[in-house]
Amino acid sequence: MTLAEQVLQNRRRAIARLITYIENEHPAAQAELATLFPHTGRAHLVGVTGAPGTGKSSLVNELAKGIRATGKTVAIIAVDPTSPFSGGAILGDRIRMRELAGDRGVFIRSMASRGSLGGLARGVYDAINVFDAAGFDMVLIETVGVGQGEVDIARTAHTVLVVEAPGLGDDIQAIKAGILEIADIFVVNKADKPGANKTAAALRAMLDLGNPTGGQMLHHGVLLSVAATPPSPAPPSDWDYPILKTTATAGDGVDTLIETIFRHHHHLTQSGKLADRNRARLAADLENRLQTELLRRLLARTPNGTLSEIIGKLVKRTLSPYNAVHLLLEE
Ligand SMILES: Nc1nc2c(ncn2[C@@H]2O[C@H](COP(=O)(O)OP(=O)(O)OP(=O)(O)O)[C@@H](O)[C@H]2O)c(=O)[nH]1
Ligand SMILES: [Mg+2]
Repeated sequence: MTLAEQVLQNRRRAIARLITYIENEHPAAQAELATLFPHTGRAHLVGVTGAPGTGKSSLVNELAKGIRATGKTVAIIAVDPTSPFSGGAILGDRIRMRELAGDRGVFIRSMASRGSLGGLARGVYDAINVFDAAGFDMVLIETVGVGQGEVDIARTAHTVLVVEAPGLGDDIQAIKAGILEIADIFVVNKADKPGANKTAAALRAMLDLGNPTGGQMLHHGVLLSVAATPPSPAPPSDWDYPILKTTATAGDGVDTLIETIFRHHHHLTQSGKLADRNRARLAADLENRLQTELLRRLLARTPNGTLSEIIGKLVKRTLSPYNAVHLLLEE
């Protein structure tokens, strides 16, 4: 049986092995993924992002437990837990291991950044497809809300949670990180700590002021804006951008959060936005892959030494960057 066939039967070892192939860019991965692709498109993709240390891993752990209690299966992709920004991630991962170990309805996988963020993004998209094809009802994708690339990974989910916590300074961290506008649901975690109400109120004030359009992904890239269906003329948003308080360490507020995640999925389905988001996600993925492949092909046909020669001319200012691009493309 091929790896893909085993994945379709939800065999855990095959899932793990294929994701390792994806991470290592093993040549066998592409064909297996191509076999799986027609079987994808069912899973509810939930992105969880926010500033370092806000409790994302703890929350994802609680979400997984609560979602399992509803009978649904869930896969977790923790993106780049080895990031220098992550202090608590390893702890979070250990908690998960202990509490969720042995449950075949849960699959937890960390994916680290090897080389470019673009490569990581492609790997995460591929891993999502593996879990989707394997039949997991929900895929939770945790990324630290630091850096555009990692935020983009979370933003392409169907439902995006931005996690905030009190006591990280006076500012709302999501504003600093520029991720306020991608949220569908705001979570003020560490509600057991002083200042949680203040943080929630500040978020509410920001939302009322800014009236965000919320995770519409219309500014994802050049190709995307062409490929995405044109936005209908500013429909009044019928999603209320809830702000929920949770204490992940005690499990408080998690049930309401899960209900809200399901309600958001229902909203997306009813309004037709789910199809828009799927289209935007596939377009963004295609754009990412095209960029990489075109660059790879260009560099492959560029003679040895040409590139460093051109860079030398840039340094000496005898060639402009515009002309360098033309030169390389016409070489
Ligand atoms: N008091 C309190 N502490 C919490 C809560 N949730 C998480 N923590 C603690 O906050 C720390 C960070 O939690 P993580 O879940 O690792 O946070 P994270 O956002 O995943 O962290 P990074 O992945 O490093 O960005 C840990 O020590 C948790 O025990 C909470 O609701 N209340
Ligand atoms: Mg974490």
